[in-house]
Amino acid sequence: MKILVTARLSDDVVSLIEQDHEVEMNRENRPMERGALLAGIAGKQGVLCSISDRVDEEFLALAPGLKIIANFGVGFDHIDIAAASRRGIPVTYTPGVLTDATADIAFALILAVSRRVVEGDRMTREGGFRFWAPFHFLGRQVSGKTLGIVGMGRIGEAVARRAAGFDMKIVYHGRNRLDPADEQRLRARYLPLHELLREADFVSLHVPLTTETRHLIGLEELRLMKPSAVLINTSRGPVVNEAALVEALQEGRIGGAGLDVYENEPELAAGLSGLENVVLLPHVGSATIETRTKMALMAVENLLVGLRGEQPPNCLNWSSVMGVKGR
Ligand code: 8YV
Repeated sequence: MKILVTARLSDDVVSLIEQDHEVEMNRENRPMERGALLAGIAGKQGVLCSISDRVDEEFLALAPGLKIIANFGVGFDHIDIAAASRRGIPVTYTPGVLTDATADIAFALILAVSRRVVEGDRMTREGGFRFWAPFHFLGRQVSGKTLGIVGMGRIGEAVARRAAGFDMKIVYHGRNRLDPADEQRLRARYLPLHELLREADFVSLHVPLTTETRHLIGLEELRLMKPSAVLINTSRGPVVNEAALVEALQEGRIGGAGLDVYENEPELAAGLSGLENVVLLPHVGSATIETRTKMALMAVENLLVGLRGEQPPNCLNWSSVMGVKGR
């Protein structure tokens, strides 16, 4: 069958697909332009895609024979799952394998913002380290502070486990409350969102992007946070109203922010890059060799099983697909 791979994968991984199928792969180290993507999907039976590819009605209409959409990533807000389901196409993702890497980046941002790691590095390189003094370059203590986790799924839990090592108090908010045993294991206390925002020294976002979570954190929510509090976002940019965040940071309503994702990625909101109290990363939550290798292997396995017409291991819409096929 004919497969489109929209992002460059290692030769070893691609060869797993090539054993039985014909692969057209984007060999550039950058996403496909929309026109090339639409031209590429025509006549394909399978696609291995990433966050940079919008999989919508227009895309799906060009590939009537599509049997599987295998996403390279855990977030799937760029894929119209309902449209794929209506056409009986399974959509898969890569949960679990990127949990630790993403939780590590959330923690890296917590530490980097609080202890002014990036600012200090820049100043030192520029020759600005000329003396030691008791009040020189002071940051905020992380240990012992209160961490508010918004979205206590796999990644939220992994952040909570890391926070325990820093003796942090953990409060959380999510669609569902954890079982009491899990709350005890994670030493996490459930709070309504507004109370969490008032109590936390750090607020870390770990929700998927949905219609409910778009702009979950806006002006009103930022106003509830402590003036010293730090917002961390490693989930999806549009969960935060970025213009409101810039305003809150400029006015000192909150203490700082650590961001790995942006509302109009890869663009930054006006004023964001000029702020000293932010650390900005280029969406690298899962970017370790180990994790990206596992994600690629998982996506390929999902793809190959889907091409056989069987249930892929990490399928998001199998019951809908079965419903359509059973009709
Ligand atoms: C990926 C991510 O790098 O998995 C996700 O949802 O945001 C990142 O780990 C990205 O999605 C690549 O498609």
